[in-house]
Amino acid sequence: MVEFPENFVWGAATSSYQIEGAAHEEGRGLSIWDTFCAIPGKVYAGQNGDIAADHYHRYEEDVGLMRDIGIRSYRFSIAWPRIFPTGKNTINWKGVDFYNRLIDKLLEYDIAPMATLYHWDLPQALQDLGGWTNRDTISRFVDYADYVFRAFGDRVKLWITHNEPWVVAYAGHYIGRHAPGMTNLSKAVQVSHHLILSHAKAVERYREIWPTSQAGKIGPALNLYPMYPATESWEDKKAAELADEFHNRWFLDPILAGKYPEKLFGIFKEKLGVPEINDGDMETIAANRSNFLGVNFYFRKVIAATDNHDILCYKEVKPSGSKYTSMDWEIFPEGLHRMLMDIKERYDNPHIYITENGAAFDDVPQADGSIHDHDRIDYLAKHVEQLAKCIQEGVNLDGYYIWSLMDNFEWAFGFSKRFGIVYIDYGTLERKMKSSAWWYRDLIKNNGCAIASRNHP
Ligand code: IFM
Repeated sequence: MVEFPENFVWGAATSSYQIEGAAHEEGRGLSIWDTFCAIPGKVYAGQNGDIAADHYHRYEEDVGLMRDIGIRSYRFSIAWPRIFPTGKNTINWKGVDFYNRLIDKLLEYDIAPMATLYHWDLPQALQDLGGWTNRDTISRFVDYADYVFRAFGDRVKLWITHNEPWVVAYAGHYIGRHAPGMTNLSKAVQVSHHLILSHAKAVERYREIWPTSQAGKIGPALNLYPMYPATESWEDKKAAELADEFHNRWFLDPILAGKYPEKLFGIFKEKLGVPEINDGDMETIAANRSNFLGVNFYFRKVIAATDNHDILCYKEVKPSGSKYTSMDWEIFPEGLHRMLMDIKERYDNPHIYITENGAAFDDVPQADGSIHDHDRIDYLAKHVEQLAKCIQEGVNLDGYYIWSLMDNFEWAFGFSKRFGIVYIDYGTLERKMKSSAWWYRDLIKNNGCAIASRNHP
């Protein structure tokens, strides 16, 4: 029998650009994702988040669904350009009002809000000034954070600074598959430093505004992958260690231990001359340790050495014989256990929330409208099982948020991938619980004990 602590937080997550829609309504400014989606070829079928799941207009219905499922906490993100349409100075009161109404509705149903400050929708006006490559954006971010901490912090007691800063830095500025679509490794490394520093400064500001007695908790949400060498060879093991520094420790080390991982830092400095670090930056990062670490977990990476002369000389290998989701991500729940145990050992057992975990499958509604997503239930159940094991082995695990509450705009994949436990009919915008939503309802009711059952409508 699996046991979770009594106050364990069972949640679900979304983000602003992926669900809100109303992209050109009530004073919202443009974000870099509006711009990116308009570039032909960047997003599947030329889709965009203009309407998405129309959550901006249907939030009451959506919070009602959360209540029906029994979700105890809802992780959403605040769209920076809805609050500050040009990224700074002028406030859009209608945007503020929307989040006030959302938060109040959640609290009415006893659902604890967890708000993310930055889930990738940077105001385009700030991108025009260089975006995250420009050090000034750190100050703009802290000003924005300052405003929302004061506006919503009386009711929001769980805060995420950045969602997946690795993706922001590297998918956005090196690989180019995300907004703003740059392909420059030096700039990406510099962006990563700016993101980490802005995280620390936002933590600092939060604690200045909300004294300890009234304060909630604040931390980052990192996308982490346990790295497995493809073979037992020395070369593959070394390659896996480097991949670990690049994907995981580049963010974990500064945020939880106040320094960059030595080997990769040395490589970046020698070959690219970055990151540029100003006096006091590392002290600020070290002094503002988060209350918790948010972990977004989806799959592991299997790594082999290459003899090309790239700065990061390794490649990812696709293990055969494994099962994959429709994102082509390997299903490997044991990796979650391994990742959390590594974090426990390496960083002095921090408090952890799993801020995202879930899977995309090609859900097909039946003639009667029901959606039997048993692959998703299986995926979720196996990951929850690993969490129970982690708790038994001493990990300070405080909660689990499914990605995602509802189907949504999956970035470059547009609406072609469905992660939700609630189905969205994009023609009518009708919501429909999938079997996984009922499964999650039972799981929550039994505080994690119903995980093996597949008998859901
Ligand atoms: O949809 C994304 C989310 O925005 C960030 N984490 C991963 C999810 C699935 O790709």
